[in-house]
Amino acid sequence: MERRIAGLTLELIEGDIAAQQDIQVVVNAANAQLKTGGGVAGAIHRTAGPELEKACRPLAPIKPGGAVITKGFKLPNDYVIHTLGPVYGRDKPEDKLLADCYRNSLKLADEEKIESIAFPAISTGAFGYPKEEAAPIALSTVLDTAIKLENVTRIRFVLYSSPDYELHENVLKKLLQED
Ligand code: AR6
Repeated sequence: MERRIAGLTLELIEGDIAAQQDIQVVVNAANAQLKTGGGVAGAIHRTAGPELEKACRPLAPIKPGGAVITKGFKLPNDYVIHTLGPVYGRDKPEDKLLADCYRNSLKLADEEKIESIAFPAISTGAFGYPKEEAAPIALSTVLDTAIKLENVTRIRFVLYSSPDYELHENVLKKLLQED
């Protein structure tokens, strides 16, 4: 699914965040220490190689909602933005912290004059945020922030399964009042 909104293109695809060839920066659903892990962090660090963890060391720890940037090393992307999502039921208020992840990542990309960015569904794996609750927060935050961006012109959500893709498609259609 692809929509033109406020001068930018918003895309939803099913796929792997570590295999986005045509995107300048991918967002990592990181841990506070910015080390490799499972899920998105595992895929990104595995593909980027050990140089990524080295580059992360002086930037750690980060707080929930925070975002930092490194190079992409062996990834097909110039950069990685590492953001720490809230652990559902622990880091509060979780809706604001989750929105901060998307807002701060977009702001950082825009400051770095980056044109294209890809997000996974932050916090919805190991951190336990229910996908039905997280999707409207993620998509509405991106829609609200999009109008303030000067350099970012393409935002992609990379969803890992077809149910996740369909959920995000339905939520985006509702937000855009298409259904
Ligand atoms: N590409 C896109 N999405 C993916 C991929 C992938 N390769 N792999 C998993 N997902 P998670 P979190 C989906 O756990 O909840 C890590 O171990 C997955 O299905 O990666 O923010 C870190 O080290 C889910 O919907 O991130 C942290 O400790 C979503 O991406 C912790 O987990 C996020 O799942 C972060 O937990």
